[in-house]
Amino acid sequence: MSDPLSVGMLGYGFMGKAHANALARLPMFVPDAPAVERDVLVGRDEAALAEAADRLGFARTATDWRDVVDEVDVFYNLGPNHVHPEPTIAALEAGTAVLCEKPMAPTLEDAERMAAAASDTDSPAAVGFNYRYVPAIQYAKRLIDAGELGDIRQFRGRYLQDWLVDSEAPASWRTDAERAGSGALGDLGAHTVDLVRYLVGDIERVSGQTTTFVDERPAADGEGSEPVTVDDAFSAQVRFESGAAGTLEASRVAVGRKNDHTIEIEGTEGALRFSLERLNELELYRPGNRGFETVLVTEEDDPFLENWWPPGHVLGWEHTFVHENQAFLAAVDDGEPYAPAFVDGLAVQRVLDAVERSADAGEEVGVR
Ligand code: SOE
Repeated sequence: MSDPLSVGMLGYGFMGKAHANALARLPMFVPDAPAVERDVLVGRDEAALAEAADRLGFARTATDWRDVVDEVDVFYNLGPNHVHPEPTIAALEAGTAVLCEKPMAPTLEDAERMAAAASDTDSPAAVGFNYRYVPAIQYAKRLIDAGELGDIRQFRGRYLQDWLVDSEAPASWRTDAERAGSGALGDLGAHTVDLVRYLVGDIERVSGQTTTFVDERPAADGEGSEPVTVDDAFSAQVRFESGAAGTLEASRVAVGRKNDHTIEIEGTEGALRFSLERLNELELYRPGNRGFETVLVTEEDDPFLENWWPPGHVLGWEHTFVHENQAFLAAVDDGEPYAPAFVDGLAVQRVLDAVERSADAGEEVGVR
């Protein structure tokens, strides 16, 4: 039995909870999961950090990532986008494996620096595109790779939320271009771009549009207001290297939409549709059928389901993090490659960059 993998985690908000929960559940549900020790939680506010470390099950805390990245086996960078580059590069240079939340960085240049650091080490460098780890998405991948949909011709992807629809919703790092890079485009669109790369292939050209509906918001501390310097919504028409065509959109002001990440794929032999708000289901169309059938992807031989419950006992959003962490930590433990890695994160960042260049120029551009 090898020593447990020691984990250092920067950030203890929404993603900190999702990943800590996954680490806590691994040993119960995945018998051969690598042993993991939640060693050190990193943050700036010592009081909040101490409470979070206790709640998330970490042995100790640190207020400076520089004291951590070369001490642990695995470093999770779950901080705001502008905090991704430096700690991640330092961890990789120390030979530490990294999982960095998406999008990789605020800018393409930062993502290129991070990917270069990853290419200089054998340590796995993962990006937190957890939606690849939805059983229905893996099932869709199996169908596409088996040729069940024929040649893929069209893709439609959207990621819609409404938590910023109220103009009085406060500003945060997510509404500031200096810290986030972009708004709905990087926060939500990054997930859809990764999924489409995973299921269909690379995007070659985009014609994009970004929109900011609310250009000033109350400051989070209640003192005054801050400018919004990122998009509330984006849309893009895309051409794939394969010749397929598609559309992408994301919005954080799509009133009534809570977490509507929906993809539709049409091929020459069939079609599918997946929506995160019904994540156990995949809608399939095959020629000869009167219409789409809804498949419940919860059979014991469906992807990941052997770890959980009998058929029909549906899974939730948090299970995707358990699957993601199991795959990542097994790759770290076995010294095996992992995907989605920094090369995938960089490829996504190139598409985000192209959408912004196209929107600025008002014309179609190539992904560079
Ligand atoms: C945005 O609200 C957000 O939290 C994203 O940042 C996550 O990546 C997504 O999974 C859920 O929505």
